[in-house]
Amino acid sequence: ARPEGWWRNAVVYQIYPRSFMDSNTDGMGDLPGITSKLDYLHQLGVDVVWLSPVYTSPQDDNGYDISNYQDIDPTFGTLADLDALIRGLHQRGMKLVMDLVVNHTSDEHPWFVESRDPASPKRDWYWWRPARAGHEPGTEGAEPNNWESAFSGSAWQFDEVSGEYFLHLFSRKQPDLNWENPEVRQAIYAMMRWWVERGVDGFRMDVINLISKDPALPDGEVKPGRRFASSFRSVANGPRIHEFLHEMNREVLAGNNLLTVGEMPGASVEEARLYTDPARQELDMVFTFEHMNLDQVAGSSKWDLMELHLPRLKENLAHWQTALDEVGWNSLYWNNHDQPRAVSRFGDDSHEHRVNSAKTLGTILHMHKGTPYVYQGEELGMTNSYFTEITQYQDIESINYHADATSLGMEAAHVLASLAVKSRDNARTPVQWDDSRHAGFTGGIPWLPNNPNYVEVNAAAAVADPDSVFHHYRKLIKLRHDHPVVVEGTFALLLPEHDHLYAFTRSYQEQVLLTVANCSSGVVEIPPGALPDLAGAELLLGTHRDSSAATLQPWESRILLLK
Ligand code: TEU
Repeated sequence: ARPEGWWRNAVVYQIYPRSFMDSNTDGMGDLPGITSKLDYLHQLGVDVVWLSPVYTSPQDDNGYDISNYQDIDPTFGTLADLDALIRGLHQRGMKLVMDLVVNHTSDEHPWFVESRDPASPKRDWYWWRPARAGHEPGTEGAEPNNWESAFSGSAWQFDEVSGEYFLHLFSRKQPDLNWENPEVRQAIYAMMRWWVERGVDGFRMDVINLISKDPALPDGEVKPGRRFASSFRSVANGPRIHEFLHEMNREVLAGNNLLTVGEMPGASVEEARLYTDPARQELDMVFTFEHMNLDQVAGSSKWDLMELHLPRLKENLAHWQTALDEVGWNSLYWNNHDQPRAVSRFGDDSHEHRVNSAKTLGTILHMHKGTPYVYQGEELGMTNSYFTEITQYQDIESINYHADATSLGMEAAHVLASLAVKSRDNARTPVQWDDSRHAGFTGGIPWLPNNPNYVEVNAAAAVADPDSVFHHYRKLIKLRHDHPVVVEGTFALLLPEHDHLYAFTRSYQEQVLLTVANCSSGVVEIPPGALPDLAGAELLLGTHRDSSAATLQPWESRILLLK
């Protein structure tokens, strides 16, 4: 069925709170800091803020390890600060989507603390299993199955207190909840209803397609040369996932006019059709990882780098456009707090091409069909961090990978080269507000050092410069709000095999919108006859002045409304 929600016209801005804006000089971003920047977001024109977790947490995975779902970690402020943020957003006609992390809790959550006692009624709220038969508990190979944690090593941790292992697909401090247990599900739904009643307008659901495990917890397939089986491939889209999401829809979501987006590692477009078909009453949209895996060796990890080939990127996004055109809905993103910066990964962050490639990446994404997500700083063309030492990294995924890979004999230089390209810390350096000390992010010492290029890459300079990435994003968002073809138009890819040109149309009623972009640092000829007749076409937004030429300058893009 064709979706009808308000979120079809919306643009979402993701805030990673610890790196957005610090109001109390402790070097960590916080809720009052966000509220102080709402006019900036309103000027950009975004409709929704997706807020990464601010709940009480030991911060082992920067807040994705929650010990109280219904309170705010003192690092970020108080519930009153959150209520003020909700009011500030709603006063400006904007909405708040919270991050829902319910595949796992923190090991410091009272539920897990209780569960560690085999006799407690909460024992079955998590996945506890004895050592593999014939193995001494706590010894190598005694883990209940061969699944790997996303943060390296086994997905099982031996617990001395009860002599059994517990499952953690992520860090040891993030034990997986047992969704087979209806008490767990009802506790989650009650918590979600509490947030809806507090005025939130939706949920981004963390690794939500991992919550249904086969209770037999069978071994997965171990790839050659690896010690464990990928837990994502073993667990994703499990046996009861649609039943659980439909139940969540019935218990919490239905009738509340919410935006729901499920983060789904390992979900194919066929599965996404099932998750987002409104007739099935599950979720509104999903985050796919398929286009995030095109610059790594197929079937390997994110660290096994491979050159990105533009036709493959174009083909993948086009596949999702076509498959979800009349059933379900796409989310559109280039980056988030887990991915490297878009302009460094997909563009060219050199001094010469950073601005135009950031603008052109924005143009390509925002002219696709679906809901675009802007990650904090993407609208400024912020770049990767280019760390050179392991001591500069703070992300548990990166630190654990470095320790694991080097302990298995991999050259440290090779590991550091992968981290420089793919570490999540690339996205987590503080937002660059101005050219004052620490980029105006904090009056103290930032928890993660600023990128030194803040002196020229910052919001103050961008807002003052009409030719900035910021104003280009503002115009893209305005195009979506002003032209129904941007929201409704059917997508068609042109020049699919071209190595540098990214060209496509959107068609709606009598209108045809053409986007053509040069995704290279060289001048490119537009092949004669390759594009529709441009006579009388109106240039809605371009990166360069002369937009009639039959050539495109490096990283030049044009959005044309054809007659
Ligand atoms: O991410 C899940 C996830 O798949 C990433 O951690 C993945 O390892 C990364 O994208 C690199 O491929 C979610 C959150 O977004 C992430 O920040 C958390 O660390 C993780 O879940 C556990 O909550």
